[in-house]
Amino acid sequence: MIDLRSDTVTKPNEQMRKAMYEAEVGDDVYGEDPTVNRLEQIAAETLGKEAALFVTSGTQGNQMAGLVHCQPGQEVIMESQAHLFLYEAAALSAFAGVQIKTIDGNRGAMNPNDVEAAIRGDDIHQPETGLICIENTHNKAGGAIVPLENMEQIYQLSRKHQIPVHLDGARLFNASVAAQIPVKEFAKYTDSVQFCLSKGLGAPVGSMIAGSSEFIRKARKWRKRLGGGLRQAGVLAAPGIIALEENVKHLDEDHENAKYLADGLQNMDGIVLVNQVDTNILLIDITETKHSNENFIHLLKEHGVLAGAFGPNVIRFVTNNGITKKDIDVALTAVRKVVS
Ligand code: TLP
Repeated sequence: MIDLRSDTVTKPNEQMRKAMYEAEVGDDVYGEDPTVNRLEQIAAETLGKEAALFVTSGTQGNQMAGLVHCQPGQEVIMESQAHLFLYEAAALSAFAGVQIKTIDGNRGAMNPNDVEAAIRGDDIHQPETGLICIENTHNKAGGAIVPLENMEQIYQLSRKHQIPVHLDGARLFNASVAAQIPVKEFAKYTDSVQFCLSKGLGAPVGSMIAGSSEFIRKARKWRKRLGGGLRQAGVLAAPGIIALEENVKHLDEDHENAKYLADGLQNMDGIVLVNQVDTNILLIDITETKHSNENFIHLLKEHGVLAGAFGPNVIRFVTNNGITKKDIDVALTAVRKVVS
């Protein structure tokens, strides 16, 4: 099966499995796991932040931001198609007790004027704005890169209003590699960052959050409170180190494959490309094929290709390190058969 449902499906390679086997471990709740400590140090340095913390998932990392930065009863501003809003089971509301204020963006980027206009607080009837969240790359916008200048503008206005900024950078390294801008530059315009090791970077488990030492100190407590304090977690952190030191170098292959897929689908009957491919995600609209999402996905699967539904009549393909250019050729043939 050629699995293009997500980059979460990547499996740890041999180098990672070996590193897991050989990992030096200790009790991480005591801060004594040398491999976790090393991963956290590498992540903090790479992002240019004071400290970092290994967390179980992207969803958990994003929750840390809400829990540390916000008070119950506050409001969090984010783009209307943000993963935090659509796909995290309302965790921010459930755990941090905040409500979400969404703003429609352009390819995932919020207009800074709209963000500023959405900030609330003085009126006794209104919640205070406790946090602004940005997602880069933006998943629902098809892996779109939110421009650095846009992040800078939002950060500047956030300083004026003294509101922290959190970056859901689940795929920040994809943005960095495609835009040829170090992750540090993106992270500069944030108070906290979450990025995933277990997506395009190919580690089996985990995300990192980074920020000031004070932010991480509080996040560590929240992680424990939520039952995310792991013990000999070095076996999970070891592939994370390889993800950062080795696998980042290969993300551009995923981007090339996504563009190759887009080129192949461009002129196919009934297929409309939804997004400009910046990174590793391609969305297609299949309305004209007259297939339902379910049916389209089912037929693709019969031809050996897995894809996911991503909105009404929209199918998502995500290239990842388990996919070669040859696999893309097979996927193109499969789509051609489904639409013909
Ligand atoms: N995204 C998954 C699904 O949940 C949709 C995927 O297949 O793309 N932020 C962003 C931008 C994400 O895309 C995801 C996962 C997360 C956070 C959550 O990460 P995990 O799955 O580790 O909790």
